[in-house]
Amino acid sequence: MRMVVHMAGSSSTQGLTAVVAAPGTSVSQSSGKITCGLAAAVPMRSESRPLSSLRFICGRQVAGVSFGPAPGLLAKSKTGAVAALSPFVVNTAQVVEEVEKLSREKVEESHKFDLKDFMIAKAKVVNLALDKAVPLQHPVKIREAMRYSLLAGGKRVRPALCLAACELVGGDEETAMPAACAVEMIHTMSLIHDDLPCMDNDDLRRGQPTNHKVYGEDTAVLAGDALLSFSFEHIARETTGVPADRVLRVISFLGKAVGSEGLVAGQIVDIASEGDSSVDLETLEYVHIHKTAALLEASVVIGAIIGGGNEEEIDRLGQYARYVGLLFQVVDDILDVTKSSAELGKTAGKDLLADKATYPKLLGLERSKEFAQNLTVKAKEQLSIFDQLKAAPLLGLADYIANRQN
Ligand code: GRG
Repeated sequence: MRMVVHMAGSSSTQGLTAVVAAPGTSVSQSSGKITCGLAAAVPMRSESRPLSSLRFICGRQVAGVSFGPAPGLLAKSKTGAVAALSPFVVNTAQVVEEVEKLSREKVEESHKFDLKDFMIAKAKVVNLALDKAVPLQHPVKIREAMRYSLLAGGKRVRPALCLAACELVGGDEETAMPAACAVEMIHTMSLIHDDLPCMDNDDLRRGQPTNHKVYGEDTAVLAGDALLSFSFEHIARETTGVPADRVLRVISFLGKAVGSEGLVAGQIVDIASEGDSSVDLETLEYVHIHKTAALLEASVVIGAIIGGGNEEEIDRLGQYARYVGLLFQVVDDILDVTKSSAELGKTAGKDLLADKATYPKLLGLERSKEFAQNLTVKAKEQLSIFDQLKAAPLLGLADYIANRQN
């Protein structure tokens, strides 16, 4: 569906003319005349809509919106358009309603459409950047093991969050790419270590045999270590065009999110909770906030810092990411009991088998789904301070995480 709205007028609403083209038609303007197919041109009365609210209704989506003062052109356009198109004009309210409806549909459309494109595009550039960041070189065995897990697929949710946050606050993709790669390196190393026999002892990850199954435990431990240390080196060496104090803040935030106040804290409490039937919701939430949400939060926050976000923006984005992080794990728990290993690309039903505390176990499946729904709403609410069209990737990512099937 395509809508073109051309407007001519001064900054006062007096004498403003809106030309609203029906979906699928276009409007062109030359030599002071507006020509269009099936369209309506309406003089907007000042008491019906202030210019600012009309501008809001039209939104940034709509091509060809112009508010420039061009009195000569306006007079001619107004006469020509109204004369030519008056049979289509019903009344101002009806046209405004039509504009609002089409704009709403366009906003909703953009959330869905943009996200799919966004995820594919981001995964593609991130995969290329990761491949380039960790080339195969001496000693080949460790580089092979690092690349095996790093390039084995994965949804690239964390890099996408990092890049989206950077872009939302006005930064660009290239500047945040080293940080986006770093969070994926850390995520991958945490999966390699999590799959080890001394931890979760898993054979399958991202649809492939786990790292230690292919390279042996010794190499898998080292591959994880190498990815972890390289992630910080990569940010420090490759981030360009960002003041050093901001890069330092990024490294410090990420370090805290990964260490004994973040992922490691979540993992150790998770291990300690195994086989303990008294584990309650509070402990479960602690585990997930640290083990899973901390890195998702860091991905978003460091993207926003690199992009030059102000403190309120960084704070709101951090809160968004904490809700999304918890949501991510609630959904993971639900998928573990509702999907097969083939669908997940990792061993399904493990939590149940190990009698682990999970949301479905403590809340039941239905209440877990309701909880996930609540978290999605809360996450999105945090983004209300931003232009909603610009925030579409992060709004969409919350839905994507809530509805993911693997
Ligand atoms: C980070 C120093 C350091 C140690 C690691 C092992 C460990 C400590 C922590 C475990 C962290 C862990 C494995 C959390 C689970 C996170 C999770 C839900 C992973 C699944 O993420 P997806 O679905 O996977 O994004 P893909 O394969 O798509 O990337």
